[in-house]
Amino acid sequence: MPKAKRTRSSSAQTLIEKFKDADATVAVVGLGYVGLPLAIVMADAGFRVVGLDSSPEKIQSLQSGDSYIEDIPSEILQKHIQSKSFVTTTTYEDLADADAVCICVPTPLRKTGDPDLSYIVSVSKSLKEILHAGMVIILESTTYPGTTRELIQPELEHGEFTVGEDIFLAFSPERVDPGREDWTTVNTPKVIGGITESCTEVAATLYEQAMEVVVRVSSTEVAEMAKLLENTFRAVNIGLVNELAIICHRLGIDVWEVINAASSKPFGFMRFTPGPGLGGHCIPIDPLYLSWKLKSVNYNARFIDLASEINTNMPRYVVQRIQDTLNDHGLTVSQSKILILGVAYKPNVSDMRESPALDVIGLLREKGADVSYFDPYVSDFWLDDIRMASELHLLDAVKRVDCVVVITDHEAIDYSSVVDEAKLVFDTRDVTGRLNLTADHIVRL
Ligand code: SAJ
Repeated sequence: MPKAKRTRSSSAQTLIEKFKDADATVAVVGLGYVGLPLAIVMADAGFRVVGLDSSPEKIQSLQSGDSYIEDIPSEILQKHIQSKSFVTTTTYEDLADADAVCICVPTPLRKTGDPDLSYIVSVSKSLKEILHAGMVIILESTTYPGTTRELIQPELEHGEFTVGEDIFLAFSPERVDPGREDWTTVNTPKVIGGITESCTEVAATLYEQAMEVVVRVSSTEVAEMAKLLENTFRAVNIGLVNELAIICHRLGIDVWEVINAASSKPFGFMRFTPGPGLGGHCIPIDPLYLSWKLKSVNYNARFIDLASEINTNMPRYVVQRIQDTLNDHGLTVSQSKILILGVAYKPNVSDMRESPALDVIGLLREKGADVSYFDPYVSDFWLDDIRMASELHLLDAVKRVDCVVVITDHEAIDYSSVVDEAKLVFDTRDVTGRLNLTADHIVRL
């Protein structure tokens, strides 16, 4: 018996035609590293775009044509602001005429380690006030499977509307990697799953006008879970190589040579490298959204929790290795001057969120070390109540310390000169190995 073709509501059909004609208004809530590029991509596709952010400073910056997102040059922003294809606001009333609303707000962790969905809940409550028939809402913020159906749908259906009939609701995970030029918002495949088939079709039609590849899935839960798999895959594999680094050190084997050898396998292996810990706003956090959700169904996600435990412990392990290295050279941590090279959470970015450098510096300070840092991307930052500023002259700083510790291997640093001038180098990223810089005073993780 052929599957009965579900009829599409008139609201759905109207929206689909509007999107295909690029004759629609798209609202983006949350104008950060995900929302602002999405707004520009939608404006480039010919839609009228209304961007909403709760930060008046951000809105002021955008209205004056100053982009605060590295991936969006101010010239591109100014073009859309001047043509009014992209307008910005801090009030939801200005979204009342939107045909689509894309939600790109943060989903951090609370201090307790539980998911903080307060931003999503706040946006849902505000959208309820301006909801109208013929509107599609797409959540892009990374969250646990079930959020869209369990948290947002009830808010939107609180009144006269029915999701899948006169309003539409879907989830589409963001895949923005700030600073990346090969994979962008336009050419990175976009997964989209709706509460109903019509929801999927309406949301997918919108994105297909602005992006090269749209991947339809059968539900919001599949789309939510796909994102968590992507980033849990990274966290678990990083945890694996971090534990391998510990194991290889115990066995007197060079973990970097082991990984390079394994990487020669052209299939069935994917290279990850050990380091001082897991930074950023995605990888350390996303898997914990999944393990938190699984607790509600009495399942303990052992892989995720073990990887998180290993990754979280890496700063402490690195500090122990630094201490051993100093001791091997007749020095103690408490009497040593230590320069941290690179404090951002990954190379060639200025982002400090969850950076393991913060933990390493804090632990070294606890042991009495005199810690300074050099990072060409980070001029200064606060560690608890202490403000730290980057050394201005790298080699002068290197000469003044007992040990240089490579935490983040920015490409802009001249490692050869650092090695020449340093008394001791502890390299957590094998940047010296990759540059064939070998010397007795270099120790690697
Ligand atoms: N890290 C390691 N070893 C590795 C890879 C990473 O220690 O082999 C560390 C990094 O130093 C960093 C942390 O893990 O501290 C996260 O690094 P990341 O390369 O995963 O970078 P992120 O956090 O910017 O992850 C983003 C993610 N993008 C999205 O969520 C949209 C991730 O899915 C991407 O795969 C990743 O960028 C990327 O490939 O650059």
